[in-house]
Amino acid sequence: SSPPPVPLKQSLEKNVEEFIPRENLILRDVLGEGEFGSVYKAIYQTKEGYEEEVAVKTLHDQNRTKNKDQFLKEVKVMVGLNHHCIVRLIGLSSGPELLMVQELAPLGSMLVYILKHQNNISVSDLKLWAWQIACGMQYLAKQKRVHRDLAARNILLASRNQAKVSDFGLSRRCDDRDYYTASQGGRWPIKWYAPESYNLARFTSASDVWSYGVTLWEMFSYGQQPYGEMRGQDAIDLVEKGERLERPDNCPIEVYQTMERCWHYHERDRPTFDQLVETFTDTTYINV
Ligand code: ACK
Repeated sequence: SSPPPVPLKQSLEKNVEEFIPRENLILRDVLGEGEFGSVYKAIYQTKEGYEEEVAVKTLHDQNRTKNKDQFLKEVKVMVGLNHHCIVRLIGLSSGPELLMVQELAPLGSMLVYILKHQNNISVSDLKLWAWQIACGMQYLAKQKRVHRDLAARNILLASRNQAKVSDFGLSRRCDDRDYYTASQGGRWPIKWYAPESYNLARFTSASDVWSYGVTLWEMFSYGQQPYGEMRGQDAIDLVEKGERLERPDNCPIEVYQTMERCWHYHERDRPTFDQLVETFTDTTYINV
């Protein structure tokens, strides 16, 4: 098996197991297909000798440098993050495939869960998850990191009462001015993007707030596709004209008003994640 990349090893912090020997991982069922390979449920035998269920992301095409770079970028962004509303990175293994070991979120993607269990999910479940996502994002913003791909498909459910932000494949550490300017190319989730992101490739916590608003819309519409079948460019035109996604049926007014605040054209007019956490903590809001 190939040796682990040195710079990454150096950047790993205390709360992450460094390299997990391949023989300490037993891969079980496939949970789904990720961007670069399958995601497995696995048993991890820890150094202390106990067994833990984990999720293992694989990288199939090891020879594609671009994929490998992006895979390792995700690892780097996750290193050192420690919050109950963010999926925890446990470590990295190679043997010979590169494997990323993460905390298992047994209920899988929130989007799939919502679509499957529509009739059993109440507005208060959705509000709880919305609050937890805001908490995870508040922590991320404090760590000066932007997610860039916040969407319902990238939220995992550890249990019915615990949503976690995941899929840091597109995220970056912010530079000093707190934003990331993307270079050319790449596949972008345009319908989740703030105007300054699709116009100027500018990504900040404020553009994450816009995406958070779209994520709320997906949740309260019970898994509908934002802007339906519309092409990305047409969705942009609509936003530029000042139009926004409509209030989903049965979405409480105050939740829709929160979405609308997230979709203010100018970054400075949007709430911060601190304010969003507060909004969802407000008891009157929770009980409406
Ligand atoms: O809906 P799912 O089962 O949840 O299908 C997708 C698939 O892998 C591709 O992303 C699942 N997945 C990804 N990371 C995890 C994790 N940490 N715990 C559980 N499932 C995961 C995701």
